Amino acid sequence: AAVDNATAIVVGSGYGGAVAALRLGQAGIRTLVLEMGRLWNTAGSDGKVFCSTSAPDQRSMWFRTRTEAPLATFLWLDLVNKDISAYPGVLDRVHYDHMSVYVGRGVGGGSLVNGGMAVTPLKSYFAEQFPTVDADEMYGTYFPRARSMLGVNTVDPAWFESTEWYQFTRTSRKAAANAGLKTTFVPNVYDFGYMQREAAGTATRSALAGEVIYGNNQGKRSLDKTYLAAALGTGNVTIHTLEKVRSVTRASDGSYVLTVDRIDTTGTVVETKQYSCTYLFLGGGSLGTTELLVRARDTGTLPDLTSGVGAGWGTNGNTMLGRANHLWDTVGANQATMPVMGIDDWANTANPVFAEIAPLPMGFEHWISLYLAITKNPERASFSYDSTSGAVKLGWTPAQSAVSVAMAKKLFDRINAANLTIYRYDLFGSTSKIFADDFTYHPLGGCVLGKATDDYGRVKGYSRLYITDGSLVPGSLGVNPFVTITALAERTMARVLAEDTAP
Ligand code: FAE
Repeated sequence: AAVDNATAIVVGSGYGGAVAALRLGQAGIRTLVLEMGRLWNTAGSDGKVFCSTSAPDQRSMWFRTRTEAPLATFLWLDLVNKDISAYPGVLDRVHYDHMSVYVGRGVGGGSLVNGGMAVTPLKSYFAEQFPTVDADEMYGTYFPRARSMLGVNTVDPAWFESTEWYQFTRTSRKAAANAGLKTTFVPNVYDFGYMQREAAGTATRSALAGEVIYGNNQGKRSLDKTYLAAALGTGNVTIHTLEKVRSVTRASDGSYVLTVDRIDTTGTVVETKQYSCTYLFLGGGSLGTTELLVRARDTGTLPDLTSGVGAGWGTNGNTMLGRANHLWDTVGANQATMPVMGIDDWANTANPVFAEIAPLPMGFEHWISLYLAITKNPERASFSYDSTSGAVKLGWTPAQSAVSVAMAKKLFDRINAANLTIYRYDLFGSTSKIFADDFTYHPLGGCVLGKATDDYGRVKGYSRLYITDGSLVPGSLGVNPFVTITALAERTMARVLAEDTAP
């Protein structure tokens, strides 16, 4: 096959990929970004780019015939999921044996589907997770750089206290306070000025119209509007969509050669291409990057990759749960989809948990408080290559999920006891499951910084090969991860452009 050349190739267009693309483009390096998802900029027949959460269509999920929303049921009825036709939709749920992982697909990766919560971890916990990284430099330079580029802002506290759209959050805050727990505001990349205009009826509703996991049509500063727009603006960056990198090898001249499948919107491979580059940046996310490298090592296309590749993966301790409030503690029929507050019990060394107060916008009063708990689960798993099926498998076990559940349960048992309330049993399938322990929004690790790579994301065993995404984070962060992923990518790019690409 013919080989297309670029100086640098970036695999994936999520946080890690977007930072790499912008900084390479600004440095005058001709860069090609390969993204397996589509570009989300064209309206469908309903005049909207993304479909709604309440009436999902083919745009919702990545090649599915039925949606697989995190909340499977409500009152045990399968109200939530809908039949759809197969299409490169924006949200994927990747199934491993005992864990499934939600990820974004498209130009912007996870930024297209996530809750926008833009949290900087506690400096002390960051330092514990990244002992070889200069925390002062991170908190002085790279975290502020990431927050400003991402467009992080905070809800106006006075509006928060008065608006019906955050009644659900205030009710959860009261329940936490009754148990002596502290809550904290959480910044977001959703434009809160825009949200206030939505509430006032002067702007088209998005966060106030239930939009989030299948994309926001307005208001959200996703990466296509921030880093990636700036990257394209340098004139040095090109993005190819619906192109999935299948394998990577190294040619005798030291260049990297990628084999890439281009698909159409039915998922059919219409072309298999080869690209070659001098510098290769992997931003396929914790799953995408780790799978590529585990396969490359174990099939012998990049045989010098070390045993650090595929190891140190965790769920950030994610567990979702719902509580039933008393009839007089309403959560409101109207709920904004962007969370703005968390219950912060991370300092409780006996049981560290940070629980996001999550919305459940159903358009009617249901008295449910929903939470995404981030627990300090120390369990880690590895990926391995199965030569029979050619699949990369994840060794996570149900017992490892049970550790997260036990930690979340300790915290929420306290809240229920203080409020004389109970859990909801009807949200996560027919088995009366209280804790959703079988999925995560926060896949982290697989190619941990300092283990699979050096301390700057340079892959061990190979020169001019870099990782810039969530696979570098060692399985736990204590907060939502994208600000940290972005800041670490900024740090890597500053170092690599200063040291590795000088003529
Ligand atoms: P990611 O954003 O996943 O980007 C990887 C990109 O690479 C994707 O676009 C893939 O399609 C593409 N790709 C992968 N493999 C290939 C391949 N072989 N060839 C071509 N392209 C490929 O990676 N985090 C927060 O901080 N705050 C939140 O509020 C929050 N809410 C979330 C809600 C949901 C529903 C989900 C799913 C996630 C949420 N997250 C949140 C997590 C956050 O989105 C995630 O940590 C980042 O997106 C990870 O960034 P990466 O750059 O690692």
